[in-house]
Amino acid sequence: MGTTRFVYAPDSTYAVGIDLGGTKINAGIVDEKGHVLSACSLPTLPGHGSIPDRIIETLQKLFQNEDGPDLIRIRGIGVASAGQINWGEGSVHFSTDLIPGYTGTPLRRILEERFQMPVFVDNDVNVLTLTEKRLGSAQGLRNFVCLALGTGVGGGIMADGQIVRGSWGGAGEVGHMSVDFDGLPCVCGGMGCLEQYASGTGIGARMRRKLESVGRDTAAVDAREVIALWQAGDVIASTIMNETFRALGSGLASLIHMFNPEMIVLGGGVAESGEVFLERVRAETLKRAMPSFTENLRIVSAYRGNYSGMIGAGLQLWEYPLRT
Ligand code: BMX
Ligand code: ZN
Repeated sequence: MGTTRFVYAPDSTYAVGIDLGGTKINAGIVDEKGHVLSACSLPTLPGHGSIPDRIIETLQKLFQNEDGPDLIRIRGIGVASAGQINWGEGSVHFSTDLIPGYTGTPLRRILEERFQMPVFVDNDVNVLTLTEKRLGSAQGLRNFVCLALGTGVGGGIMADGQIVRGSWGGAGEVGHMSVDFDGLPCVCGGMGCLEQYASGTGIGARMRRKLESVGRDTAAVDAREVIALWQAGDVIASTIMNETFRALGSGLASLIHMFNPEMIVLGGGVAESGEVFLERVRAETLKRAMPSFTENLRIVSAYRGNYSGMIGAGLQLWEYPLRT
């Protein structure tokens, strides 16, 4: 099997985008319009070895090919990573135990040294926010909030046309906004975090606990199954999902009051469960937000499920000035 060499060319129309989540790493060659030239995926295997090594392995797989070109020019590498990213340094300021041992990783330095080209690193959902701004339903909007309901719940806030970063880059962790001050303990150390109610992990865990409490078998029950059962009218799954919708309504109402957005974009596997899901989220949000804030508010689903993070990761190479 052959290997394509990739070389740094700041004027290239291609960039490498890498999306690193708690479950899998997607890597691809993308352009400014969101076209994906090629892509591949490896499981993240959190807790098993170093994440930078795993990223490098994913890139090696991306550039292995049967009959692709010998050489490809790219303007740099963009990484979208779960965890709180120090935006200035491109390092992992803090990661919850969704990715054990990841805190402190100087991701940009490692990848720049290895590949000798510009590398940008941002939080996975900040990058999704960029995809929405440049290619998705939020094009032209200056105030919107993006949430990804995946392994965890992540967020990105666009306020006055800029991603809100806070003092070192950690702003927008909306998954760790408490929607119940006495609620479920969270991996971050908090209580009642939205993530416990609206992430795939949280939905699966609550369903398993509920089934256990009534003496039912819980083996391999995950969020996908809970959502399928809810759609089929199962009573227990509906109880779990009703709680998810109330938690989302409560969290979104707070975000709406805080940031007065024009749009809320919902992405991630959980939000891809169709229009009925969105309708329920809208209804629970409208119940809890002041009407003056929701008159013109749209709650929509994200741009393109699978690859939106990877594309947004690459878009950083056009969004921000290139360091040389
Ligand atoms: C967690 C947190 C966020 C991340 C979100 C979505 C970590 C490792 N992750 O709340 O930074 O944006 O999950 O992540 O601290 P995903 O894995 O579901 O894409
Ligand atoms: Zn939390």
